[in-house]
Amino acid sequence: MKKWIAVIIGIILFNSIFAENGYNLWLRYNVIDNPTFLQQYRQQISSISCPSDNGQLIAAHQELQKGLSGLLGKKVPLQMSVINGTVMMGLPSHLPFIKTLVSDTVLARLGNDGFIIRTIKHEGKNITLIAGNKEAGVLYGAFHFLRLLQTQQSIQQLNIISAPRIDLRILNHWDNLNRTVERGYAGGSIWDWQRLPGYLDQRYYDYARANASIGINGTVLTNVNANAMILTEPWLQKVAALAGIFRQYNIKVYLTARFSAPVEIGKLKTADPLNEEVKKWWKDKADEIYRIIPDFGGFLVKANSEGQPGPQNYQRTHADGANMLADAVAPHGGIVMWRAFVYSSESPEDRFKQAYSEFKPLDGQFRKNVLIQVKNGPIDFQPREPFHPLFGAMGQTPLMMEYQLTQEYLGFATHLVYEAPLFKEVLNADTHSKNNGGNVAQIIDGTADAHVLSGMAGVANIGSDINWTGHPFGQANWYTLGRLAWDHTLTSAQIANEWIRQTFSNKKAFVDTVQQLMLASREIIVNYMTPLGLHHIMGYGHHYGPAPWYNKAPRADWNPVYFHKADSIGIGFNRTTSGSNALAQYQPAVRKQFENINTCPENMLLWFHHVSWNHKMQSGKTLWEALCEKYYNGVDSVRWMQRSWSKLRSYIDEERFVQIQQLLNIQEQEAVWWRNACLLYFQTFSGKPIPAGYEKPDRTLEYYMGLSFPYAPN
Ligand code: GCW
Repeated sequence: MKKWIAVIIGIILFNSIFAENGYNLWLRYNVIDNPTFLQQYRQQISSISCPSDNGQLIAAHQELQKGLSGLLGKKVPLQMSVINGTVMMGLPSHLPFIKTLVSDTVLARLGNDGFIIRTIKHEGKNITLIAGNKEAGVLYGAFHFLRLLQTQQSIQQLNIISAPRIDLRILNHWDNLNRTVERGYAGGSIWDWQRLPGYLDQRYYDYARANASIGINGTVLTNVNANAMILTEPWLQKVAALAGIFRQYNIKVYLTARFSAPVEIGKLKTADPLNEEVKKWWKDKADEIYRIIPDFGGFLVKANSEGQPGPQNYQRTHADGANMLADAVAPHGGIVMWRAFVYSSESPEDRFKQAYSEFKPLDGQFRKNVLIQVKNGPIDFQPREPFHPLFGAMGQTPLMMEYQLTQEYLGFATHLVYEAPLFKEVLNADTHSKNNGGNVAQIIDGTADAHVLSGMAGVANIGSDINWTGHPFGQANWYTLGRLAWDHTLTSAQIANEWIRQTFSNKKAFVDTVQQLMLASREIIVNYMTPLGLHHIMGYGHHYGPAPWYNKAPRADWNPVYFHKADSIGIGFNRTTSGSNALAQYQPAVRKQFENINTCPENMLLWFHHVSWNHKMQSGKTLWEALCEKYYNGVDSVRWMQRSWSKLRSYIDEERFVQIQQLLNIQEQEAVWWRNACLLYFQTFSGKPIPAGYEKPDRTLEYYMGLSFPYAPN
C-alpha cells in the first residue's frame, strides 16, 4: 500500500514539476499515470527478448527498452531467456514456431512492413510476441505496442494484425542547401549540411524514431525547387551519412533532381531527355549515387513549373523526362516521383485545368517505376479544395497523393489547425471513375487500378525549433500523415485521440476537450479565411494574411482577384460550361453535381460558380448574408477555442499550456483581421451592410490594404 502511495505521489510530482518543451513529440514515455494500467503493465511485462542483431532489430529493441522502462517506471532488461512477461520479437526465420501460430496467408498479407502482436503461451510461459516477415515489420510492431501502453489500452489478450495500405509513406522537405526552408515556419532546416558527414546530430536519430513510430519509410531531403549541387560527390557523402542513420529505422532517402543538372554540374550543352549524352550522364550519376548510397530511394522532380527547368524546354513531354530518369535508376530498384503541380507560364487557360490538360494525355506512357505525385486539389493546398481532377483520370499510372503539412495557407505555425479532416475529405471523395471503389483513397492505394506502386507524401512542417514544428499542434499533422498513409480508414477522431494521449495526457476531460477542438479547427479556419469555396485570396508572395484586393502580380493567376472575381453582380469563379468549363475534367456524375448551383455543395460554391449577392442559400439567407455569417462564425469559434483551452491549465505542463494560449491569442487577432479585411473589401462590390448584431470592423479597408510585411517568412 505504502509503495503505491509513493508511486502515485511520484507520478504527480513528475508530471507537474517537469516542464516540457515538446522535443519528445508523441514519444514521451512518462510513467503511466493510471494506477490500474500501471499495475497491469507491470505484471504483464518483465523483459524483452530479441534473437538477432540486424540493424533494424537493434533499433526496435532499444526503443522497446527505452519506452517500456519509462512507461513502467522500472528497468525492463533485454535477456535471452524467456520468462513469464517476456516481450519476444522476431521473424519466422529466427523463431520457427511462428509458422505454426500464424497461417501462410496471414504472413503473406503482412508483406515487408506488416506485423502481428499476440499474447501467447510459449514453452509454458505467458509472453507477448511481436513478429513480422522482415525486421521492418518488427520495428513497426514495437512502436505499435508502445502506443498501446501510451494510450492506456489493455494488453491482456492481444491479437493484432496490421499492414500498411500504402507502400511509399514519405515526407517531402522543402529544405534548401543554405538551411532555409521554403514555406517553413519552424526555424531552419534540421539538416546541418556544413557539419555533415562528420557530425551526426542526435536530432537525426530522433527524427528517424518519430517517423518509424508512425510508419513513415521515406524522406526527400531537399526542396523541389532544386539545387543541382546536391548531386555532386561531396554532398552525396553528406546524404549517405543521413541515410546510414535512417536505414536502421527503415527510412529510405530520396533527393530532388534538378532537370538542368547535366548542364549545371555536368558541363553538357543540353539537358534534352532524348539526347544520348544526357541519358548517359544521368545513368552515370545514378550509378555513382548508388555506389555511395546503396539503398537510395530515387528522385522527386518538379519540372516546367514556376520557372523550374524541364523536358518542355526541349519540346519534350513530361513522360520523356520522367522516363529518362526512371531508366537511370531502374537497374538499382529506384523510382521517380514526378510532380503534376504544373501550370504554364504563358497559358491563359484557367489554372485549375492545366495539370489535367498536360498529364491526362500521357496516361500509359510512363515507365513502371514512375509515380505521378498530385496535390490533393487543383490549385494549391487551400483551406478547402475539391479533389484534383487527375484522380480517377489516369488509370494506367500510379498516382501519389501530395499533402502539405506545413501550413502555408493555414496560418503558418501560428494557427491551431488539425489537418486530418482536410486529408480525409479528399480521400473519401468519390471520383466516380469506377462503378464501385473509385474514391480517391482507392486510387492512391493502388486497389482501384491494381497498381503495384502506391504512395502518399506530405510536405514537411519540420524545422530546427525545439518542438520541431513551431506550433505544438503542428506535430499532430506530421503524425497524421504517417498514420493515414499506413491506414487511410482511420478516422480523424481516432488519430487525434491517440495523438493527444501520447503527446499530452490520457485524462478523459482533457482528451475530450482537445479532440473536439482539433476536429473543429479545420472548418473554423475555412470560415474565417475562405468560406463557401473562396480560394487563393491571401497576401502576395509570402501568403501571410488576407489580400483579396491584390492585382499587381506579374501573372494573372497569382492574383487573388483572378480567383474570386468579385463584381457588382456577385462573386466566384464560373467553372461551368458557361465559364472555364474546368468541370468537364471530372466524371459526369461529379460534374453534374457541381455544375448545378442548387446541388453544388455550398462549401464549394464559389469554386465553381459566379454567384449573385442576392442568391438564396439553403438557409434562406442571401449569399452576402451567408458570407458574413461564416466569417463571423469563424472568429467566434476561435474565441470558443480560447475559452476551451483556458480550462485545461491543470492537466499539462505550464510551458506548453502557455505557448498554446499565446498562439491562440494571435490566432484570434488574425482571424479578426481576415474577417474584417475580406468583408470590408467584398462589401465594396456587394454594396450591402454587414447585418445588424455583428460587431463592426474597428479598422477601415484602407488600413488593411496599407499593411505590408517585408519580413514575413516565405
Ligand atoms: O504552394 C506553392 C508554394 C511554392 C512551392 C510550390 C510547389 C516549392 O507557394 O513555394 O514551391 O507551391 O509546390 O512547387
